[in-house]
Parts: sequence; structure tokens; C-alpha cells
Amino acid sequence: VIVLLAGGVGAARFARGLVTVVPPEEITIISNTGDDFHVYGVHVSPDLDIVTYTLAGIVDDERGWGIAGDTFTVLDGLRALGVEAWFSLGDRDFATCAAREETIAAGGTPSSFAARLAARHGVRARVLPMTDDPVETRIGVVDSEGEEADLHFQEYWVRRGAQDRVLGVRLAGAEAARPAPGVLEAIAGAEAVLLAPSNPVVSIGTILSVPGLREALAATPAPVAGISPIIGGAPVRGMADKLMAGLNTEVSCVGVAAGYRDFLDAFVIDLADAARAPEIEAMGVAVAVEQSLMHTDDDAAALAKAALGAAAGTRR
Ligand code: FO1
Repeated sequence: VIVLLAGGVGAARFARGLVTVVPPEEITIISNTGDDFHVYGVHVSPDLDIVTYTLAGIVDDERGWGIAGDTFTVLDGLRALGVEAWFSLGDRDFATCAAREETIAAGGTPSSFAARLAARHGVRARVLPMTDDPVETRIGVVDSEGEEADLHFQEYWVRRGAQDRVLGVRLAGAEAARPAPGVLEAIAGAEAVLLAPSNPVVSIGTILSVPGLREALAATPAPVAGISPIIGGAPVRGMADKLMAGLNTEVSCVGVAAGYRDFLDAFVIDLADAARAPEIEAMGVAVAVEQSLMHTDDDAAALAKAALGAAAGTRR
């Protein structure tokens, strides 16, 4: 089995390439759930839904999230009744998130619902949440008036457009979270573990904050290979630069690799960062330099091949 630790849009695009070079039945995706939140009475699990919809071929490709062609009748109805609906949840997506809320309220788990969602959409890769326990990514910020606030990740990113200066990131609930069923087993029994080109703080970092995960990555006999989400001094998408800067981490492929050095065997960096390779190699990590922008599915497949090749080239 190939295990992929995954955030949202970047991870989903990468996964779409990976399933063309490895049979999907042999892939286990471990999804970040720190972005999960309750809105309009339903449970949204953005990263897990993005990966599932993408592999199902129904994602809204332009936005990278939500379902292509979805309508917004429920949202319009909420707005007509005075709800400040800043989170754009489409009608079909709403059904997913209401079914998740219902399932969990009735005693089911996020992981059992994830399996049901994947099956319903014909996704053959296994998609696991990192944990069935609640973990919430909170961003400590100071706004332009100098006012400090503790925001849910979605409030920081979607509602306020990442405009606030970041003071810190807190993964509330992480210390008491247990890995979801199958997570540690998948890592221990993997042929290779890949870290998707996802945000090192609020995607991969959140997954690593679940007790036992980092240890499992260090202990697995499988090689662990990552792909840098940072090219030059900036993330391909998202707000990793602001979060990393807020945590005094260098915004570069070297800064990302440094955060993973206790378990990382190989790292794929972009051609633009070739000159940084020696600094990563000095950490005892093998480096592969590749074209890492995923404009097409062929690009994603080539990147997946490169990551698997980099992993296979190392020995534990
Ligand atoms: N991102 C936005 O920027 N605006 C939205 O209104 C929005 C709605 C949304 C609905 C469902 C879903 O699964 C994801 C959604 N996202 C939206 C994406 C999401 O907030 C983030 O991109 C991820 O959490 C980051 O990985």
C-alpha cells in the first residue's frame, strides 16, 4: 500500500495523478480534519471532501473545492432569512455534510462516513480521516486595529481572507486525539509513505499533531518522501507563507523539510529551488529536483512517479 498524507486542493490534484500510476485499491489517503467545522447545522470536512470529490471526478475544478455544477438554493434561502452565509456550501455538498452530521449524531464515526462517501462516489482509494476525535485548527491573529482574536481556520481563511497578522497556530484537541482506525496500521505496513504538497502547518502539521503519527512515520520500515508545497518563497496556493512566517519558519522548501527531518527520507523540490538541494541533503534527506507545478493530470502523474522513485531510491 502507498500511504498519502493529504491536505486539500494540492493534495487532491496530486492524488489524481497518483491513482494513474498506482492501482487505487493500493492507496490509503490520510486526510487532515483540523479544517472541519460546523456551519448551518452541518459538519463540513473540507480536505476529506475535496480529495473524495476530486478522485470521484466531480470536483469543481476551477475552485478546487465543492461539486461542479452545484446549485446554491439552500444558501440563498438561509440568506433570505438573515443568516450571514460567508461559507459557500453548494446544495449537493450540503447533503454530504448533513449526512455526516446525522451519521455522527447517531453514533457513527467520521471514518465510517468517509468510507460511505467514497463508496457512494465510486472512489476506490481508501480515504481515512486522521482521527475520529475532534481537532480544530485555531489561528491566533492581530487585526489591522491591533485587536487580537482566536479564529477557527475557516474564519481566518475564508471569512477574513487571511488579512490578519498571524501570531500563532493552535491545534485544539490534538493532544487527546487518537489516530482513526487503520491509520497507524497503514503507515506501519506501507510500501512507501508520501507527504502531499500541502500546507506544512495546517495540513500536514495537523496530521502530525495526532499523538503517535510522527512516531509511526519514524518507525515504519517504509521510506517516507515529501513534495515541497513551496516554490521559491511562496506556496503554489493557500496561505502557508503567512502561517510559516507567523511561526518564524523560513518560507522555503528548506524550511518545510526541516520540519519533517525526524522522519523524512526523500524530498521532491521544484526546479526553481535546485540551488537549495545541498541544505536539505545536509539533513540526511535525499533530494529530487523536478518540475512540480501540476497544471494537468499528466503533470500530477509525473510528480507522483518522481515521488515514488525518490522514495524507492532510499533505504531505511
Ligand atoms: N473556500 C473558500 O475560499 N470559500 C468558500 O466559500 C469555501 C467553501 C467550501 C465548501 C466546502 C468545502 O469542502 C470547501 C470549501 N472551501 C471554501 C475550501 C476550504 O475552506 C479550504 O480550501 C480548505 O479547508 C483548505 O484546505
